[in-house]
Amino acid sequence: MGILFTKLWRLFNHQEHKVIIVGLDNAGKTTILYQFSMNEVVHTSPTIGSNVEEIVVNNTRFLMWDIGGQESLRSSWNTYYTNTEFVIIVVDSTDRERISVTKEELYKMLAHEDLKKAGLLVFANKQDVKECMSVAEISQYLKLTSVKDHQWHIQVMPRA
Ligand SMILES: Nc1nc2c(ncn2[C@@H]2O[C@H](COP(=O)(O)OP(=O)(O)OP(=O)(O)O)[C@@H](O)[C@H]2O)c(=O)[nH]1
Ligand SMILES: [Mg+2]
Repeated sequence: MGILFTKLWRLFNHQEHKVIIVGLDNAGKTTILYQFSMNEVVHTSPTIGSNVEEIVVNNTRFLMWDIGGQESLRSSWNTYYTNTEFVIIVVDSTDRERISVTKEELYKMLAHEDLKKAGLLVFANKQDVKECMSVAEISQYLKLTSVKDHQWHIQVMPRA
């Protein structure tokens, strides 16, 4: 009975917000997902497919989809876009060589019909590594100021 009630409550209260976490392989997406959901840094291996966790913040539920970022998996990112309210793109701040690839993937994503209304959060990850790119550099490389049709924000990933 309790479960039925919970399901009905969910059905009539669309308070679950869908979030997708994307970014190139090795960016740190899975690490961040489990840091959010368990407040712990866990040992990860490359994601084939996706991981999903529900997190609750101030009574608001977020369904967080962490999607594998390897090149062969990127073409299927769009199968996760329906009903997405927020996109978190995780950037490996040490990966100067592939920031242009991240940029390409970012703009491809923002142009997708299903993400028209989605907000964008850019996480500059691995800021603990010496000589990594700063938030300002990443913002510049990604040309974030030219993003006019989505709300966006860039920040360093806070560590527990
Ligand atoms: N130094 C440092 N390493 C990190 C940080 N976050 C993640 N890593 C490491 O980066 C590597 C990749 O992390 P994952 O979370 O598996 O990366 P991913 O983005 O999920 O990769 P795919 O699943 O292949 O798309 C792991 O060895 C992590 O321990 C960070 O903030 N600093
Ligand atoms: Mg992963």
